Formats: sequence, C-alpha cells, structure tokens
Amino acid sequence: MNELEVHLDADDLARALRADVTAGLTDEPKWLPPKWFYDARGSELFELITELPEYYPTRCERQILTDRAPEIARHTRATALLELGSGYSTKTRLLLDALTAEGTLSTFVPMDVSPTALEAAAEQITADFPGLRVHNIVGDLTRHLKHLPAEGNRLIAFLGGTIGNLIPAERRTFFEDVRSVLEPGEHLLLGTDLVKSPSVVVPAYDDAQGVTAEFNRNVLRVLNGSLGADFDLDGFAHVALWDPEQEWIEMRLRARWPMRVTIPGVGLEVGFAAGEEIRTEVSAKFRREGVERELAEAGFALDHWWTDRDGLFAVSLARA
Ligand code: AVJ
Repeated sequence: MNELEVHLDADDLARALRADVTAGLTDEPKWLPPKWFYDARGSELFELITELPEYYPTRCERQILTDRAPEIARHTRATALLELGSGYSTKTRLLLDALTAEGTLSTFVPMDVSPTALEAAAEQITADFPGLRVHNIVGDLTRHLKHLPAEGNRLIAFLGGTIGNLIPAERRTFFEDVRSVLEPGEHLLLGTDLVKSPSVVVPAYDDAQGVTAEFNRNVLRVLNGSLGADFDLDGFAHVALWDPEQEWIEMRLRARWPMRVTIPGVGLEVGFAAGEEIRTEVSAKFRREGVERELAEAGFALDHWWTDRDGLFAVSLARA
C-alpha cells in the first residue's frame, strides 16, 4: 500500500524558494539555505558524494545501523517508522528489516521536500516489504511535523547528520517540535557527525574529484532553472571551511571576478565583488555531551549512544 500526502505543492516550494533567495542574496554576507541543493540533479550528486572515499559519514552510519538495527527494533518495538528528510531511504531498509523481523512494524512514513525522491524510494520499498503500509509525506521538517500520523508506537528517524544543517537556535526549535509530536515512551533515532580533525572533515567537503564542488554550484543551477537567473557557474569557486569555534563546516561559493546577476523570478539584480562569497551550507559536527544536553533540554532521555569503530559518527536513540 502506497499513499502520498502533500503539504508542500509546487507553488509552496516556489514561494519558499523566492523568499529564501530574496532574503539570502540581499543580506550581508550573502547566504542560501542548503535545502535548495536537492533538485533531481542535486540529489544524484549527493548520492555520488556518499560513495566518495573522502565522505565517511554515510559509510559510518551504515555500519552503525547494520550492527545496531536489531537492538533498535528490540528496544523500541516500533509499529511505525517515521523518517524525516528520507531522500532515497537507502539506510532505512536496515531499520525496516529489523522492525519487520521483530514483528512490530506496520507503517513506514517517509517525509521529504522532494516528491521525486519519495516516489523512487516508495516503489522499491513497497516491492520489498509486502504488507507494509507506506505513507509518503511531502513536507518540510521545519514546518510540517504536526502532520505526522499520531497512531501506534512511533520511532522518528533523522539520519545522515542532516541535523547539522540547522544552526543551534533552529536545532532547539526542531528538537522541541519533535518532542511535542511524540508521546512519552516513543523514540527518536538521530544521526550526528562528530567533531574530529579538520584533516579528515575538510576533505569530506572538498573531494579530489570535485563532486562536492559540483553539488555546491548546483544551487546556482537551481536558481537559473527556477527563477530564470543568469549565474555563470564557472565564475564561482567551491570553498569548504572548518570553523573551530562553532565546530562546523561551512560551504561557500566565492565569486572569481566581479559580477552582476539578474534573477527575474524575484525581480532582483545582485552584485558580487571579486572574492565575495555566498554561504550555502553549515554542517555542524557534534560531541556526545552536546547532543545529550540538547536532547535533554527538549525533554528527551538518551537511551543509547553508538559510534562506528573509528568514532567518526554517532547514532543516538532517545526516549520522549
Ligand atoms: C545531507 C546534510 C548530511 O552535511 O554532510 C554533503 C550534505 N554537503 N557534502 C552533510 C553535504 C556537502 C550532508 N547532509
């Protein structure tokens, strides 16, 4: 069984994109939110990133979930798995397998801003898990959590380290929102990339093959395609910087020469000085104490903290 529930239609998405572009490109310094990377091409580029030798988070998280999925199933006995920002749901299968083996699972609810990613994943999952109800939700995790189904014993999964895209104030709101959606005793499974040497983390965001650079510049391609903008992609260099105070990676696009860009979809003309940057993504890295504290502040108890063998990435299981 496969259903699609849409809280964000093409019009809402277009409106949100226009609002973000107007706010971000008239600000000083300029910024764009990372969610606009993920059109079909951006999602494909991200899939390629997950296979790069330098990009460790996906492999580490998969290792943890492979080892721990049966324990997660036994501990939660969830009847519904709700996955936020599910994308293509590749690692989710490990959880679906374990919860199916545990005999508790009846419903899978993937939520993503991308209907294409949801459709592609749902087709595979309905084929591989006969009898599982797949309830797809097109929505934004900062706005549509209240639409998540209320029945059953729910496990919300937010994997991949995507929580790192939120700045601390946004994170606090997000954890509070998730907590208020859950009933006491239900669970949150959270993937977080960990603080480590910049010599490991920086190459993960600036790979030798230049896939991440293409992914970064793809946001300009999205603006060209959806808003009729005339960004010259060759005019922007990919930058990945480690901020040791904030303990996050920043991705930026740096203008190689002075430029004027017109963006008809929002009626803007935007000037760039040579060397001027747009911040396109923050990817925060975490420590156990910080994750535990932020979860506790939102009303979650940390039941389990698991890392991969090299201690690069963590998966937390928290109880509401
Ligand atoms: C999908 C947000 C987890 O921050 O590592 C990968 C996105 N950006 N390479 C991350 C990303 C550059 C990724 N997340």
